[in-house]
Amino acid sequence: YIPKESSEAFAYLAKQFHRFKHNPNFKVLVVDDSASTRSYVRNLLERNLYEVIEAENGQQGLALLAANPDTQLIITDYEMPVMNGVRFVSEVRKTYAKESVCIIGLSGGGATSLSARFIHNGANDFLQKPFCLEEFYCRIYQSIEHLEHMAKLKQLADVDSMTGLYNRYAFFNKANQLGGKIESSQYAVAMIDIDHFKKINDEFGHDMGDEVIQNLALSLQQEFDREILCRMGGEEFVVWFIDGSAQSHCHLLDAFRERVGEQLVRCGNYETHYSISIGYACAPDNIEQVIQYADQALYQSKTQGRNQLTL
Ligand code: GH3
Ligand code: MG
Ligand code: MG
Ligand code: MG
Ligand code: MG
Repeated sequence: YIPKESSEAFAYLAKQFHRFKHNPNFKVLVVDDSASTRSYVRNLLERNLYEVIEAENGQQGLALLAANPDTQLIITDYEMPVMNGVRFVSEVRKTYAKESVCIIGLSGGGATSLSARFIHNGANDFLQKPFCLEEFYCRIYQSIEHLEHMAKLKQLADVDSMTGLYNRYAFFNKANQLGGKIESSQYAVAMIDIDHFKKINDEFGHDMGDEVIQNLALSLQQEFDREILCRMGGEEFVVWFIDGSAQSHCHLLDAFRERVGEQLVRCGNYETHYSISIGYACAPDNIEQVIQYADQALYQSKTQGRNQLTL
């Protein structure tokens, strides 16, 4: 069965979703025991230049997925040896969330409740064979649009828009994800706070304040490109060291503090220097606790005169 693509609807679709066409970075896994269905679907996908990988059963599909973590869409048949499509979908969902990998169930005939079972087990969508091309592309584009929306939401939720660093919410999320995986059994964290920042705002205005915050964020990104960085709030930042010794961390941090003090920040007709205080802590407790230790050390840096590092 070869559907025709002749309708106006198809032309409309192509125009409407034009930006989803011809994307060689979009990787699709096609799982089907029928070689002819696989090659037919591959052909439709390759018209849009998508990269296609193929598996003939669910087990192969899972292995391919593990080897291709950048896969964004899976199109899977139902009737297959080893495991059926619904079972495959629920296996995929044990590792890959709906937000990052879309799944479209595909089947000819079968029970009418099959689409419900697919979706109930984690598929985003369903296509009944034989399908017309409008519907095929329509569902693909809808999946891509969904992935885009989710990525955008995640970006908005996780990233501080002023600095591009993780916000507090994303930082603790990440900490919880990584928590179990960190082997070193030590958390090493620096809390950094700009000194007398209120004065900068008062003297030069909030735009200068923003400029100084962005200057510090950029400097942090340049210096600590292997560490996890976060803007905890206002003019307060966290550097989380994933490896290295406490001695090397403190050496880096103190040199960083000195360089920050030498920088001149400009905003309009104004220019200013600024300094930072740092508190450092390294301990085997949980991340919240170690951040609290670093905060106490930071408080000491402040009371002892600012522009310094305390362990
Ligand atoms: P200290 O040396 O003790 O840290 O003094 P400080 O003035 O830096 O600290 P304080 O916490 O009293 O003041 C922080 C100020 O930062 C208060 C708030 O108005 C300002 N602030 C917070 N977020 C922003 C921002 O995004 N932009 C600007 N311009 N100011 C901000
Ligand atoms: Mg089959
Ligand atoms: Mg303060
Ligand atoms: Mg401050
Ligand atoms: Mg502060």
